[in-house]
Amino acid sequence: MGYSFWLSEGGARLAGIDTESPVPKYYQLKEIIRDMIEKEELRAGQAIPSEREFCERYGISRMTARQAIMELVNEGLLYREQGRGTFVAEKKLQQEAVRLTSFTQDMRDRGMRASSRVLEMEVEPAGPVVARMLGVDRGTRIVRLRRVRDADGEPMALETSHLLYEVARGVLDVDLSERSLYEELRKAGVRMSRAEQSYEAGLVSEAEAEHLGVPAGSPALLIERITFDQNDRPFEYVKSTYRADRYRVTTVLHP
Ligand code: 16G
Repeated sequence: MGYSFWLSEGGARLAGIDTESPVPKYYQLKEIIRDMIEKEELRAGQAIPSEREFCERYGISRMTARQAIMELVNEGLLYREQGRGTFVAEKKLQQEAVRLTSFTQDMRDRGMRASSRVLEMEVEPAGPVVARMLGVDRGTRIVRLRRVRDADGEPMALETSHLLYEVARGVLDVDLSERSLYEELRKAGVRMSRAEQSYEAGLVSEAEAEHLGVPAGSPALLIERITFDQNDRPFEYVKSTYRADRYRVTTVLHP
């Protein structure tokens, strides 16, 4: 590692820190590191050069290098391992929060393979919350489906879907570990017209930790969705816990 990293780049990275610039030096270094990650000169899991190496390469102080690295750690682009160094984190998957897509489709769009571990699939009476969300009477039959959603075999989210039984009963016989719920529902004639979704910050619980492969208390993105059919009737209410280290949502805002 060390200098070989810089040398192997054949000096391409020499364009450095502009000391005349009003932009703070630590910020310039952050942008340089960010750029290296984007161009995949530094890849996920790879150690970044040490603070000392950054100082020598760019003629900056230790404090400046430390601040840049610390901020990138806080932003989740880098992570530290005690006694081993600082590494590039896995890229977060982005979901554009405008299109009504399924998890399977989202992953496919990114060239990844979606799969699921079905933890539960039960027919049961709707409790008060689910009944309210789906606009049905308490006790109406629903299908409750709990799945760990994997992307390329790595856990990304834990989802609990509550579906109207009359709409979803066809999926009870389907092995959903390799199949998309939405594709199965479409085959059964369901047309999805829209969904309402909310996002909340949260923490991975004890019970979820094991399924998601992260320690309890890790940051999570809690998403709730109500999906409507062609008659504008809600047929699905989903609560999901996404790993905040792997997932990020973007939106396009218009004036
Ligand atoms: C997405 C949806 C979820 C839906 C699932 C179907 C969010 C937050 N949730 O994960 O509501 O049930 O897709 O996925 O986007 P599937 O068709 O791949 O089984």
